[in-house]
Amino acid sequence: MGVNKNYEWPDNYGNPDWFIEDRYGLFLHFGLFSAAARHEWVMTLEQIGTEGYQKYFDYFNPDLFDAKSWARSAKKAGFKYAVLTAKHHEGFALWDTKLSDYKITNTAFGRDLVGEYIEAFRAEGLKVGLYFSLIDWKHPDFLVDGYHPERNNEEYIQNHPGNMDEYTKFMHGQVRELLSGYGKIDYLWFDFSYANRDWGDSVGKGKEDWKSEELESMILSLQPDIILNDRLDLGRGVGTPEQYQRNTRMEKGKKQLVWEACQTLNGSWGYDRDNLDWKTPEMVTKLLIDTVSKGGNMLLNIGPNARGEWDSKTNEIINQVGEWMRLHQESVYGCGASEFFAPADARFTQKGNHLYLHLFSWPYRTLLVPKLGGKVLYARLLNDSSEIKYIQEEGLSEKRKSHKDLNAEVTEIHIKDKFEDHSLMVTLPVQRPDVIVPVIEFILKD
Ligand code: H79
Repeated sequence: MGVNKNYEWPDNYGNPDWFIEDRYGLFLHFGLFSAAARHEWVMTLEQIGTEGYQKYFDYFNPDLFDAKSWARSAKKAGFKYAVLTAKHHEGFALWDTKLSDYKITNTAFGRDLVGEYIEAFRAEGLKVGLYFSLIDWKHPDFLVDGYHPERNNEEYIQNHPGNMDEYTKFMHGQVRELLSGYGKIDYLWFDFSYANRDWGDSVGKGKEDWKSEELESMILSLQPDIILNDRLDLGRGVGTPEQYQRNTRMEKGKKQLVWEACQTLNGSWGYDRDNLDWKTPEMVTKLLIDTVSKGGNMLLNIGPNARGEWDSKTNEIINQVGEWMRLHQESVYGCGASEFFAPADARFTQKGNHLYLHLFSWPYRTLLVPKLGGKVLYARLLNDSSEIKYIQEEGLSEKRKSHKDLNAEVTEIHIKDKFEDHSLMVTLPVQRPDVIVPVIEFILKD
């Protein structure tokens, strides 16, 4: 029994079942910004511009890049799919595009990194996604707006009046290359539309500027099974809340929406050497659980360094989350939001008649779960598969007859107060299991 399939999803898009089942994806932000090593928006945050940015191209050489090692690490850490920045806003292509010279095969590195990534991740059995920036600060026809690095450079603006028809031809052409040159692509992640922005002397860009409808038709004709995110400004595709955690599920009427929380390890997406604002493995694990409990996926980002390696702090975090996943993956993969309401400081996920209670804090000995009384067949901790005892309504009179010990009497006093609302009373060990977040699995009656 899998996840609830009652999702709102466009008929002409591919089947999102694999995506909803997988739940945990790896976002990889890599590009020339990895060499600057101070945020992937550095080109515009510091208004560096095309000329000033050239040095990152000239000295780019991720000599330690090993796609197989990335793929193995991703798999081991529990990720089921990955999304790599084929091109970020800076306009630098990580594949051998025929439409521009601004590409990785023209650097000292000289290889097609996108191709190597796709092959290696596929070989590990991971689903393969590509991120593609709709924004391109390198392309001469891209109309300068308030996000552009040359926004205050009058000379550049004079010489580059913008020709978005030419730009979209180029941009659609690059997307075509990515979707025709590398076999099946499972997920295409566009970034981003900002039609509502108004800087006074310029405005943002949206579906008219990108010719999104046309782009979407081309994509679906090349890759009919592909999943798309929601940033083409067409109001469809995977919802992608970025760097914030939702309070609720995403629903439309009685149907759930397909969505993915995109989270960073330290607030930046690209490698950001001096940024020490790391989330702890516990925070990341809780973000993942919280997301799945609301029916979403989590796409967790890492920013490899300019030599093509993952730094030690990144490895430490994802490996610790991976160790938690090794023991608790059943409560994530194929799971979704539960019909039951979790007690304070806990989260439910559910997969058919398996209900998983994630305890963010460890209560002392007893825990009451509302509405679950009479519904449970068996309960255990996931980390060591040890039985967890509980009392539920139907067993109450029997319990009264057979148990004469003091604990049972104490328990009964609670029961008298609490059982009216069909609670389940769970008895926990005093010792909290030595895992980031303990999980109790309840097997429910059908
Ligand atoms: O690729 C990653 C980001 O670079 C891109 N989307 C993810 C997946 C993105 N991040 N933010 N945005 C798009 C929207 C713009 C946010 C901004 Fe800012 C706030 C631009 C300027 C202030 C974030 C913070 C970027 C620079 C500083």
